[in-house]
This record gives sequence, C-alpha cells and structure tokens, in this order.
Amino acid sequence: MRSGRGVTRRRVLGIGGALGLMAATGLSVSAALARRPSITGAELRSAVPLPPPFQVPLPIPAVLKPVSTSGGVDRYEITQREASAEILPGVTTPMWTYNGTFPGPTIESRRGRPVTVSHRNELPVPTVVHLHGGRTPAASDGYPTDLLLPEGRQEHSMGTGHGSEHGMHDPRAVVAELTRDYTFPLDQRPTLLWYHDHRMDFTAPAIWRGLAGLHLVRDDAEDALGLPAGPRELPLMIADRAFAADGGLSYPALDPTLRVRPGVREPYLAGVLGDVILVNGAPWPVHEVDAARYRLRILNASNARHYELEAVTDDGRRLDLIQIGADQGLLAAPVTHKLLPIAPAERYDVVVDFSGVAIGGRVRVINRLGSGRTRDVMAFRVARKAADDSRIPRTLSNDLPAWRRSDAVRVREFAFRAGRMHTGHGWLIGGLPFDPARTDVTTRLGDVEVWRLIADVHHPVHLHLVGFRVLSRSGRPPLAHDAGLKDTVSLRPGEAVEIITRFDGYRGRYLFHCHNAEHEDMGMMANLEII
Ligand SMILES: [Cu+2]
Repeated sequence: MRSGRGVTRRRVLGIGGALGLMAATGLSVSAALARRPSITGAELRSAVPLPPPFQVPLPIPAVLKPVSTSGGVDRYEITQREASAEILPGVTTPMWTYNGTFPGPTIESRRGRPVTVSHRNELPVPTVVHLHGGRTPAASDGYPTDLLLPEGRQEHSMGTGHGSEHGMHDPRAVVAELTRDYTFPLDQRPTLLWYHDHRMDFTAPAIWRGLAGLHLVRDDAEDALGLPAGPRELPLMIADRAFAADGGLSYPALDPTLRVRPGVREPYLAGVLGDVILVNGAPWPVHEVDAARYRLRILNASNARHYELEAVTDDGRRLDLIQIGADQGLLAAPVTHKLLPIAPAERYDVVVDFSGVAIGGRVRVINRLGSGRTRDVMAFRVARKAADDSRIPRTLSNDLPAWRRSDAVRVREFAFRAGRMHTGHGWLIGGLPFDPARTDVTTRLGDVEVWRLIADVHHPVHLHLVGFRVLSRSGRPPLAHDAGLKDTVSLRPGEAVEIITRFDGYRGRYLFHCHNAEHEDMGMMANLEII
C-alpha cells in the first residue's frame, strides 16, 4: 500500500504520462515546467518483508590495496563475479559484483599518479568498465562495444545485443577475453569518481545487479585545507533497489539472462525505481557520529531515482548542507543549502556540522521526492562530544575554468526526448537512437563549445572525458547547486540548459548520454569524436 499510494500521489510517469500529455496537447514549455513531475520512472515493489529504518549500521566500502606500486603506477586487480550478499537482514541476495562486494572496493588515488586496474570477467555475460568522471584515454574509457568477454566465449555466441537488436556491427570495437587492463592517468582535479558497467544495451540491469564502486582522487592542496577527514569523511553511495520473494533483486528486464534482448517491460520504460533505499549497500542505515563536522561524499548511483536531500533533527530542525564540491571537485567557495537535489550519477561533496545536535539525538537524511518508505534515506546518531579542529575555508580552490560564452567556437543544440526506434519505444538525442557507427559530434581538441540541452522529462546528461560549467537554465541563471565543475547535469522536464566546456585531454571516440540508465540502454547516447 505504501508505494502504491505514493505512485499515484506523486504522478510517477510511465510513457503515457507527461510525454503523452506534452505530445497530445502540445503543452508549451512553460506549462510543462509548471507541471513539472517529481519523478521519471515507475517503482517496483519488494516481495519480502523490509527492515525498519535506521537499524543496519552504515557499511564503509573497503579500500582496495594495490598489488603493485612500482614504476610510478598503482596496479589493482578486480574480479567481476557472482556473489551472495546479505543486503536485507536475514535475506540472501545473489548479485554481480566487483570482488564479491556491493558496492565494489573503493580505489584511492593521488592526482596525476596513474592507476591500472586489471579486470577479470567471471560473470556469465560480457562487461565494460567505465570510470565515471575520469579524464581517461579513449582506449580505457569503457566504450560500450569494447567488451570484456568471459573466458572461452565468442562474441557472436554471447548475444551482445548491438549485433542482434540493432542489426549493426561496430568495426572499431576492441574486444578482449577474460582480462583487460584499464589505465587511468588521473591527471585531473581531485574528486569522487565511480566505476560501473557500461555494456551496450545492458548497462542499467548490470549496475542494478551490483556492478558499481567508488574511486577517490586526492591531492596535496585539498589535503591542506583542513576539511573533516579520516573517520569524519564518509562516502555515501545512494541507490534504490527492489527484492523478489526469493531474495534476489527484482528487475523488469525483457531478457533476464541479459544477453540478447535489451530493454524493460512496459510500465518501466521511463526508468526503474526500487522501494528500498540503500546507502553503501545497506537499507536505510544508521551511522554513529561525534558532535563535529563531517564531510559527506554523496553519489546518486540509482538508475533513475532523483533525490532532494535534507538533514533533519528529531525536533524538526534542518541542518545546513554546506556544499564544498561538485562532480568534478572543489567549488571556488562553499555554498550553503537546506535542500540538495541529486540526479542519477551526480556527486556532491557536503559538510554537515553535528555539533549543535544534542548528544543521543538523531539526524535523519530524508528525500523530499520520496513517499512512504522511500522518504527515508539514512540517519546519523550523535553519540558523543568531541574536539573538532576541522575547518571550511572561505576559498576552497582557485583553479576552476572560467570559460566565457565568447570563448566558444560553436553552439550546438540537442533535444533529449522520447521517440520511436526500430525495436519500439526509444529515448532519442536529436531524434536519433544511439548507433556506434555514426559520429554525432566532431570537435577539435582544445575547442570551447556551448551546448544547449533540451528535455521532455528528467534527463541527467553526462559527458565523458570533460567537466563543464552550467551557464543557464531556460534562460535564467543556474541554480545554487549548479556551482563548480560538473560532468552530469540534471535537465528537468521542459527545461533547456546551457553548458560550456573545453574538449581537452585526449583525442578519440567518447560518448555523451543520459544517465537515467534505462534511457541510456534504450537509445539515449551519442558519439563524441575529438580530433
Ligand atoms: Cu534520460
């Protein structure tokens, strides 16, 4: 009942929702904005009893040890394999994992010190690893057809989807078997990155089954700021899931083997939402804290769920969420929020001060867009008084790019909209579904461009390789949380968002796409060729 009621009240969108409305009645953009729906997607309901909130301790993903640090390179090994996890207390959930855990192990790196991760695929399907937010040469960026096949499997026998469904072959694909080395130079601003599966047509179910982990990049300048650190720096990977009666994860895949036929069943075409909110793989967890400042490194790793986060004390007080960083690292100066929207794949670096909370008191992190059980995210219990020598400097960084409109050598426009592709319903960029063989954008290394991104429903748009700045939203100034350097921008229904970036780093074939993972699998990607 709880989620059923929520579904109707919050007008969760199937394809017949806002899309049909906008197409059929020709709603103007301003009218569509006024009717902005809070959620794009439909919610699955779990078939097992769910635990009460704030009982399970918050897990912190283990930091992976390098197998070698010689030659100026940190070398890691990760095995992708099936493993059983106890996500819900007393319930066994088979998952696809990096090294047997969900989230996968965290990698910690220093800026400019290269890392090689050797991935071994022991899963029953091909995989692709993408380091989201990484400034990575194309060969290691995890292009969706650069498959890592399980041992002894031929590509044609694996039903890799792009062959069977799209009737196309990608001659540029670089396919490996069993193991593949991904090399990340990490010559970039320090920030929280995340690695996840990016296989053609099957990214959404692969992430849902557990193929996601964190990768932190640090440097001396950031370390010297005096921000909360050590046990007072917490990564928070937020993701929703739903559980079937047998304890396994529910997912409405058309092909449960995830080999041949991509896509999801009808009510979920706009995105798959779960009724259980996980943080670092635990349902509605609780974490004991000192009465001190904490640095929260928040990632929304959900396939389609958006959150508007608030930190609320037992007596109803909303704590400040002091944003210090965005997707691509530190802001110039802190920005204080009471409410922080976070779309799939976005990251926010936030300091929360628990020193004003009574000892024994609780601070709940809630999602204003949720309803019933999905309104809760996690809680902090303030356990003890403690000394705190951390600080939040008024100047956090002074290396943010200051691109101006006049720097741009061209302006491009892309519409992110529902439409038809040959397999049925699709999500299109500029009217076209993804085709690995078609170059959608060609740009020169070093060029500055302005992109105008237009949405029908919510689309969190992600560019590989580069960070960008948000210039405007539907002709108005950016929102407070658009500050800093981004790699994913949340387009709200009916909105036109302008971003500016410089295409530097590496030449080669990259992507831009919607990071609603279901949209991404149903066509909403395009090629970006840097020459
Ligand atoms: Cu989308």
